[in-house]
Amino acid sequence: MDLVTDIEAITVAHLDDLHQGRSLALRIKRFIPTGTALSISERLVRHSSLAAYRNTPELVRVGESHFETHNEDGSTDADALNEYLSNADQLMDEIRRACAPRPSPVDQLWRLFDDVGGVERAEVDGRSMFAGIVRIFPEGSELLPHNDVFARDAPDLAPASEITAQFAANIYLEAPEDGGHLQLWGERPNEQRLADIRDEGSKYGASRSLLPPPAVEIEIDPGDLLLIDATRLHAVSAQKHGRRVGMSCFLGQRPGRPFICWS
Ligand SMILES: O=C(O)CCC(=O)C(=O)O
Ligand SMILES: [Fe+2]
Repeated sequence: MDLVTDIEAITVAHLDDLHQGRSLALRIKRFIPTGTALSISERLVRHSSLAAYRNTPELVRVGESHFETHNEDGSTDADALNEYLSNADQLMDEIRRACAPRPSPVDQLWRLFDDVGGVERAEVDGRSMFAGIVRIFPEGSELLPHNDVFARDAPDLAPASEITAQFAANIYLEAPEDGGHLQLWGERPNEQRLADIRDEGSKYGASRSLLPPPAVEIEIDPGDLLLIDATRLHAVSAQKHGRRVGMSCFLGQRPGRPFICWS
């Protein structure tokens, strides 16, 4: 198995390798030139809306994630979903403006997908979802092992039932000096397995002590693009020095139709 496949363009065969587990990550090294990534990062981190949106103690974000619009029991919080959808276009414009005159890295990512049928924003009742969240991992933070499954997190949303594969794309803009590696496991856990490995102190993650070591641990550099199968276990190792900034979205595959994206 090719743990990390370095590519220059995205093909249907590459994405199928990820989905089938023949490769755990597709990588375009320096998808964005280092200097550009760092300067976009500076501007996004200072972005005025940063503090205005739902922050979590372990992660600061520009933009919103759909994940935050449901209750702990999995049911949708109608007000939070409505607010998320109402803010989506404006947030995407603000992020684009913070990147200007350069194109936003997620817009560049979507151009790559023109080769494999194109991308459109996922829609809920005719309203487009937000895509391209900017996440700032402060010094000392980590993400526990977890997987992302749209139909599990949004059982009542139409686009979630249309997709046959879910990929996560991360474009890194700033990398910590030490740690902050992307850790990947080949395992695609079912709900029972997730319950068995759950970390008792966490709302979303699994306990590392109940899992084998990751199959691969990927050191990131500013400007790198990594694509993974979001439904397999993945984590971010603790970062000891420096900040980690990335732009991220999910890409859902629909047979014979353009991909959908959302955050
Ligand atoms: O920041 C990363 O490297 C991965 C974050 C993650 O969990 C995801 O994109 O689904
Ligand atoms: Fe994830």
